[in-house]
Amino acid sequence: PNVTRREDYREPDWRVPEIALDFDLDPAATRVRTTLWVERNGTHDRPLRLDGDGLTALNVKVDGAEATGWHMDGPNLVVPLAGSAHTIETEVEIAPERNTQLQGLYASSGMLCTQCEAEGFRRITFFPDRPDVLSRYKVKLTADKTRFPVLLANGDPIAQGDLEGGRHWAEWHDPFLKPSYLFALVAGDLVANRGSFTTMSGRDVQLGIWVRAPDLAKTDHALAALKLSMAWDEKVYGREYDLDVFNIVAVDDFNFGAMENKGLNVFNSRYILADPDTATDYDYDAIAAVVAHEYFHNWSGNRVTCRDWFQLSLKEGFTVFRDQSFSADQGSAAVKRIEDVRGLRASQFPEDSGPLAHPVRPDEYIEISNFYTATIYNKGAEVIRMMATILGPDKFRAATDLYFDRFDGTAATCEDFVQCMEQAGGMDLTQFRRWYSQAGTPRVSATLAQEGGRARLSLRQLVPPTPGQPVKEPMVLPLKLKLFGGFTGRPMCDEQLILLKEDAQELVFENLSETPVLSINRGFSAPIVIETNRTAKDLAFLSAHDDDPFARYEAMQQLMLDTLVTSVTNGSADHQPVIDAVRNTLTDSALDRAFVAEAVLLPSDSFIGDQMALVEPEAIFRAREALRQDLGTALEGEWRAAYEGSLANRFEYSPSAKGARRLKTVSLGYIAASGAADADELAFEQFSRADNMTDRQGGLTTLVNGASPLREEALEEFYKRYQGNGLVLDKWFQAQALSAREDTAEMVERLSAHRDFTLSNPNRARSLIGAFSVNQRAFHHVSGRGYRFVADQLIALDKLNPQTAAKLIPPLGRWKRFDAGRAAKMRSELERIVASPGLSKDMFEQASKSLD
Ligand code: B3K
Ligand code: ZN
Repeated sequence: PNVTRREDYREPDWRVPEIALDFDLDPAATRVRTTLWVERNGTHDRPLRLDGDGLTALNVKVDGAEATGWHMDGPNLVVPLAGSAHTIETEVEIAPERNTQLQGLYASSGMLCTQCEAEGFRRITFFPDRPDVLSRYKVKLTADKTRFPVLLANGDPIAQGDLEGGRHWAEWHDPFLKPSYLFALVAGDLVANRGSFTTMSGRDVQLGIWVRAPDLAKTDHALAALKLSMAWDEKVYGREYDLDVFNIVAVDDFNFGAMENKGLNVFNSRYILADPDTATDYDYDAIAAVVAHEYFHNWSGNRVTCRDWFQLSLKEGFTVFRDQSFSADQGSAAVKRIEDVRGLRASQFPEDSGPLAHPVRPDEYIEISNFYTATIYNKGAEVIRMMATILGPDKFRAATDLYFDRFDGTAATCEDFVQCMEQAGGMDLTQFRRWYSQAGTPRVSATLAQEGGRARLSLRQLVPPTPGQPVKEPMVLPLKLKLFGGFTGRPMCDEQLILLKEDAQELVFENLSETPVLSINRGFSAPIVIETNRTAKDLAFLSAHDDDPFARYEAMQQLMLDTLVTSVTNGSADHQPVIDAVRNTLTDSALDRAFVAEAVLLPSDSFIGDQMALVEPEAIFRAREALRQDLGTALEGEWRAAYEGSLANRFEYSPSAKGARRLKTVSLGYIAASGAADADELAFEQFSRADNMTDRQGGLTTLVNGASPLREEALEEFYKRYQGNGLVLDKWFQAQALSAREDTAEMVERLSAHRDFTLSNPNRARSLIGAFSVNQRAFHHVSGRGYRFVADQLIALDKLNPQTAAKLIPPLGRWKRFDAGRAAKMRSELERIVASPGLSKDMFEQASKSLD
């Protein structure tokens, strides 16, 4: 397969300032007539080359006359042109109902919709399908009026009318220049939850959240989140919305979360639909975050887009940073930071230390869809966050203003962004740029040594080798740090921001009146792994006294991790320091309940595994269970008190009610771990009496991990109650795939034959296959049956939907970290995948790289 390289970038040969699209929509046969106004870019004699994917040209005209000189070059259409500006007309026919890849124009639950990023537009019509070709779009849609009463596209609605034969049409114009990946249309039998927003300059915007009629009652939360996002972007970044309408459509079959098409966002329905009975607090939060993310793309992505796909993090990293800041402003910033760091460690750190590691700005790809990764998104967001930290809020805002003003209406690069940071920040970021080019998570060792009234802090950094990058240069690491008196608990200095730039650096603190305890990388100021010489006592101290809530959480996590790693290595460990620290936090009534719930949670099996040279899934599971049991037993009274204190009466979506619910289910889990006789009844009661999905799911998952007869009863009741609701059934599959039981692998195999299981819906596929493959104990069952099962499923899924299949490869690629027996089994499944006939390039790239 072809490799695309960043260094090969060249400007497009032809520009397309305008395009008109005329769709005659039908699920079985849609006609697309396209008119392109093209202009030669510079002086050259190259023909016009239009990307296509699976298209047959029925008709090609140049300047109004039937053209003859064109030819196909593989999937692409090549048209020789003599002059410097021409009009090109093409016509193709496509079959949305047969499109199982969900890229291009496809059918989902009776509607027609599109997904073009990254290279889906070429499955709709012939076009130079690259993000630096910016055009003004006019779109006409014609369809059967009964089946498709609503016809939407980008931009503003211009006109509509009826036709004979029960058909109708609508025309939409988008006045803003945009790349083809932002094109969208939707046709369906939809209703809207409508709202309006007046922008800071007084423009009235009509908002619509479009769904099928029965779902209308579940759209208020998304609409409210949209309005909050619009106001937030004005206040925090000075960015206002620019069209008369903003529409969002929810679809059931979608390859990822949502898509920021100009003026017409298309969403996976799981990130729109919510009511207390069917959505958890986690779902509510995720809906608000994704609505905000897609809305923020209107500036970071649409008004300023990417020059080429290597610059993807320019829009994604920045927009994730923006949505994280938005969410932090809606509730507890500390809890939001903890959640984001937990997510980074669960997905990006493993990626960065495995065979698919790549820089935030990659150098090459086979299939760009494979690069919508945690590195591009989440590490990319951390890179922006570090620049914001280094510049400070005022200069950072000046820098983003400069960026938006300078590059509005253009396709920009990561380098352009950094230059704005440098100019407005008045600083040199030459070395900082390594964050864009070097892959791998930097590791820092921080050693504090005391000599009388002085303390010396020695810092060392190491960036590990990654595929294709054996040798690394030192990075710029912004580290927030502070010292606390180990005796009085008082801060011994103000928080400092230091920039670690060398391989090794030393800091000296003078005139210390007591033994200092080091608090470092506060707020997770740099996305790194940090190793310190702090004792269990130091960590317990910080978990109780640090004045940065994130650092308190971190200290507790480190204490838990150290204990668990010792336990895995030596077969046992002293649990008392963890028990004491957890008791302290749990009984500190000054703390936010959501924070407490996060802080007392043990690190996941896989995160413990990530700390070890050789991952031993069963030993890790046993060590974690033993600690959970001891915590449950030793603090049973405290867990029960926390449980009862969190029994909120009626559902309410507020930070404090959410915190109470979170702590409630965490406490329930510990009560169950203690082996208390009434634990199952307690869980079942929570499950069956709940007036909201958070509590119900909490009760269910607690039971699903255990062996009580109530387990089957709860699963059955849940299934019956929500049989008709796909999004909730996903939770039912997922709870079982994530179960801590010994027989999970077997159960998941059985579930794959369940009548409600299907690979053609990405959410459903992920809820079983995706969830199972991150269940470390179950997936790595020593028999290898987990590997075989996942490989079988992925080979089958690849035939329908390569993009979604390829995303599920990484857990198999972790083989180097396991014992020889498991590693050989994982490899042989990867080999089987690579050898399967008709393999997509998506899967080929991920699976073959995973073998290296
Ligand atoms: N930009 C889209 C992601 C497209 C993924 C294409 N494989 C959604 C987002 O990041 O907002
Ligand atoms: Zn995005």
